[in-house]
Formats: sequence, structure tokens, C-alpha cells
Amino acid sequence: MKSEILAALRETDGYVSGQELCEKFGVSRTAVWKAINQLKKEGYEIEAVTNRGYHILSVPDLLSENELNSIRRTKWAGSKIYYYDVLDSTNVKANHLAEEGAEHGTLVVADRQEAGRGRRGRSWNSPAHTGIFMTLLLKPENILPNNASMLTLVAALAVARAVKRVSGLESGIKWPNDIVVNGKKICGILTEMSAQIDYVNHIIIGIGINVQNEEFPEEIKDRATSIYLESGKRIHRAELIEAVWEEFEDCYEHFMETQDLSGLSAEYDRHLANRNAKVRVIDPKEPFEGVAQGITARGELIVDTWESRKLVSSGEVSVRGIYGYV
Ligand code: BT5
Repeated sequence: MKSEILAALRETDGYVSGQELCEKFGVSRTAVWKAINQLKKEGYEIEAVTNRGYHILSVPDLLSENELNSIRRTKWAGSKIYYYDVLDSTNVKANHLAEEGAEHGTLVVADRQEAGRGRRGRSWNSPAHTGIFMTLLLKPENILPNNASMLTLVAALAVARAVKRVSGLESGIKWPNDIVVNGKKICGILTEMSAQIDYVNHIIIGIGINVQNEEFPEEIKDRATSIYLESGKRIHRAELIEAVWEEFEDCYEHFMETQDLSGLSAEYDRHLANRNAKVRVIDPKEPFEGVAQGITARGELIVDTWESRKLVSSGEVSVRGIYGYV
């Protein structure tokens, strides 16, 4: 009920009377009063004016289920939200939930991770009260395992759109899964899948976004940045989470129509940070250099070398700028 009361308070710029809330939710005045007090304890500033009612003055940068549910505008992403102050990794949790039967659209969010994961055993720096660490569970009925890796690119585009919408920052995508601002990483995406040869059990999309960070550990400070550091703005993490999944639903719909990126690749290319840049493709078999041109409808990076055009698929390959990280 707390999140419904919160939603009702947020819907209006003015006051909502206690009576209205009682009637709307079929509860007693004491129950409303208790819920308001709990919200205040959590950091919401709510004023109560005799004869007028309650009015919300400010909202804390919280990621609780109440907060997330009270601003939810998505159709299915986040239909069930699990929030934790701390987890080892939201991807690990989402995987467990998937195996226990959690539904398509379940979202796991944590304020801090103790073992945040990057790709191929790397780690993701996940301190408290600063970032977004979240994982969406997909149980699509008709997706082929070979197509699942493209979802990382779908999510990257959704994050780039959402960051722009909420903070005003223009970001680039460093193929395939990094979102960068001014050459530094603000977001990483880790997509994992449980599948048989021709059948997907579930897919989880883990997204980490640096939002309020003011500094980073020595080993990543040259290549990591945050929305705060780049824009000077203190945006609400919950608002950004909501925006990411709203944009994701739209991008995902395009993706599912064709099960490839044909409807999204032009927009992805506009965001491609290493477009027209010289890159080194760190292929364990045969590293090479060339100029990145864009992506194919299957999400491969098109790289022109001095002798031929090559299509790079994400799997085992890393791409680095010749003159820096991007
Ligand atoms: C990624 O891996 O970029 C995927 C990161 C996914 C993190 C999310 S958080 C929610 C969900 N739950 C998880 O456990 N994971 C996902 P990769 O491309 O391998 O990049 C990892 C590298 O980025 C590290 O080796 C560092 O160099 C750098 N790095 C680590 N933490 C960072 C941070 N907070 N910001 C920017 N760069 C970071």
C-alpha cells in the first residue's frame, strides 16, 4: 500500500487529503498515517497541512521496491521487482530466481554488490548509494539461442537513450557493451543465457551504471566516469532505471519483430563511439587492426582492414582504440 500512496502523492502537484487516500485504498486513517510516517522515515519529505492533506516535497535517491513501483510506467519489464540493499551479484540472483520459476520481466535491483561481475571473470566496481546494479530476466518463447547475444546491443541502445532523456548527456556505445561519455565508461552490460542447442530457458541482462560516483578506485579511474562527474547533476537512480526499461521495451519490440537489429542498427551506428576510428581487434587467434564502420543486422562490428572487410562477432573478441580505450 505504501507504494500506491506514494504514487498518489506523486500524481499531483497539490495536496491529497487523508480522506481521499482512505477511500481510494479502502483503509483506515490510521493506516494512511502509518504509511506516511514510514515513508518519512525512509527519507521522503512529506508535509501535512490541516484541511488540505498531504503534499510531497522531495524524494530521496532510493531504489526500494516502493520507490520503483510508485513510478513504474513500463508494460512488462519490472512487472515483479526484487530490491536488496546488498547482493553478491544481481545476475547471480536473477539466475537463481529464473531457476525457481520467476517470470519473464522480473527485475532484480541492488544498492551494492559484493561480487559484481564483468565479462569473462572480470569484476564490476559496485559501491553503495552511487550506482545502478540491476538484472532483467527474460523468458522469451520464441528466440533462438544464436540470436540472444544481440540483446546486449539492444540494451546498450536503451541505456544510451535513457541517459540522454534523464540527464541530457550524449553518450556513445563502445561496441558491443560499454556506454561511454567523453571517452570513459559509465555503464557496462553483461548478458547471460541458459539454453539448450535450440531452446532458450532464460536470458538475463545485467546492467551497471555509474550515477552518483565522485571517484573511482585507482585501477579504473582512467577509464571510468559517472553521470554526476560528467553532468554535475544529481539525478534520481530510480528515474533512470524506469527510463532504461521503458526504452528497452521499445527497442526489444523492434528486435523481436525480425529477431535481429535491422530496425535498430542505424540508430546504434549513430551512437557507435568507435565509428570511423582505428581499432585493434584482439582476437585470440589472429589480432588485427582496421577502421570500425558500423554494425551488421546481426550485431557484428564491421571493420575494414587495409586488405579486406571483416565482420567481428562479440564472443571472445575485444576491441580497443589504437589511441586509447575507445
Ligand atoms: C562489463 O564487463 O562491462 C559488464 C558489467 C556488468 C555489470 C552489471 S552490474 C549488474 C549486473 N550484475 C553483475 O554482477 N554484473 C552486471 P567488461 O566489459 O568485462 O568490463 C569490466 C571492466 O570494466 C573491468 O575489468 C574494469 O576495467 C572496468 N570496470 C569495473 N567496474 C567499473 C565501473 N563501475 N565503471 C567503469 N568501469 C568499470
